Formats: sequence, structure tokens, C-alpha cells
Amino acid sequence: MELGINAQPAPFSFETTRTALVMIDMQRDFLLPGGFGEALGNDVSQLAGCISPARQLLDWARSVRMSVVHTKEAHAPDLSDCPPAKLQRGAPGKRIGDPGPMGRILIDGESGSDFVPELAPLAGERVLRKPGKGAFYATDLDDWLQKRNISSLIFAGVTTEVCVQTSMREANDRGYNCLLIEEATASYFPHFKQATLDMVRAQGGIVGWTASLGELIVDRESLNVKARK
Ligand code: TIU
Repeated sequence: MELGINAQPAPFSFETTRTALVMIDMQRDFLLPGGFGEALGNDVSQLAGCISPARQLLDWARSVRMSVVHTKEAHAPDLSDCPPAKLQRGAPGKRIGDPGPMGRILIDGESGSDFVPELAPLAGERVLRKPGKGAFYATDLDDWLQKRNISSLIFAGVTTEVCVQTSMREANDRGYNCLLIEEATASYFPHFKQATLDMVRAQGGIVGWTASLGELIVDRESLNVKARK
């Protein structure tokens, strides 16, 4: 199904069968107290507002049978995939692999690394563990998308200027058309989120497009009206 929506800096058109929703790192470690985000000194409450819009976006993607990828930033328990430079970030005792209230910080399999319940993946949706900020670094994501003939990606998740923007830039360089849904992403720093939205869509969409969630939801309702006729 070909859809076209209002977006910035220009309308965004995509074929739903050739598009994937990429939900970036909606994990307890970033969204809840006691995880990696808080260990780095951030106010995690800044991210709460994007959970409900992200869930609406996910419901919409499921309703149009779009491919869904849920990424999680998490490291192997032996830290073999965590470079020393990354390991040394943050205060001693609160670094990656250290014990916290949700298990070892940013370690795969610990409760902190899991998704918040509102954004839990369903069977058939791809869960992609990644050791870096970008979803394409040291993962099979590009191959996985190519095998499915996917050419457009809809992005959401946290944080806007770190893992979301890095992943969008990686995808843009690989030739994907990238759309970021404004309400479904958040930063610990609201002005960084705004700056990221601005820089993505500047220069004629140098990294991609941004759109309000309402553009997609409205479209779904108009599709339902069409389907009833
Ligand atoms: N610290 C921060 O803003 N973000 C991260 O470390 N990872 C993600 O953005 N997922």
C-alpha cells in the first residue's frame, strides 16, 4: 500500500510493504531510574512522554502489517563487545557491567536491558541487539532489510540525538529513506531533541524527514474509511 503524508521538509511517500518501523532502545536502562541513563547523570523522567506516542506508532505499524525492528543497546555478559573507551564512561561503580537495581547495567539478559512493557515486541518482530549507538554497527540489520526489499525506515525511540540520530545517519548513508516521528522520540535534553529534528530536516532533508504522529494515524483512519466503502 502506497502512502503519502505531510512531513518536513517535504511530503514523505512510502510503500508499507517496503518499509520497516525501527524502534530504538525503548529499554528500562534508558527510561527508568537505576539504569544506564540515570547512571550517566540524566533525568530519566524526560523520556516518559514518548512512551505512549511510541506505542501508538507501534500499534499503527502492526495494523498495516509493517515489518518492525526493536533495537536494544546491550553488551555481552563478558563485555567482549564493549570497547574500553565506552566502558570507562560514567562514574566508577555505575559503569556498564556494574551491578544496579535492575541487574548489571546495560548487559543483555538483565532486567534493565529489557524493553519497557508498553513497547514489548510481539512474536514475529525482530529484536536486534547492538553494541553501539548506531543500529547498523556490528549488526546484520542492513542484510536483514535488504532480504526483505525494504527501502524506507520509520524511526522512533530514545535518545533522539544519540542512538536515534546515529542510526538514521547510518541508514541514510546506506540509501534508506528515513522518517522520524516527532512525538515518539525523546532526549534527556529537550533542546537536543529539537536541534536533532532541525538538523535532520535541514538542507532539503540532509538526513531524512520528520513528521507528526498524527499524520500517520489520520492516514490509518482514512484508510479504514476507504476499506468500509
Ligand atoms: N546516553 C544517551 O543519551 N543515549 C545512549 O547512551 N543510548 C541511546 O541513545 N540509546
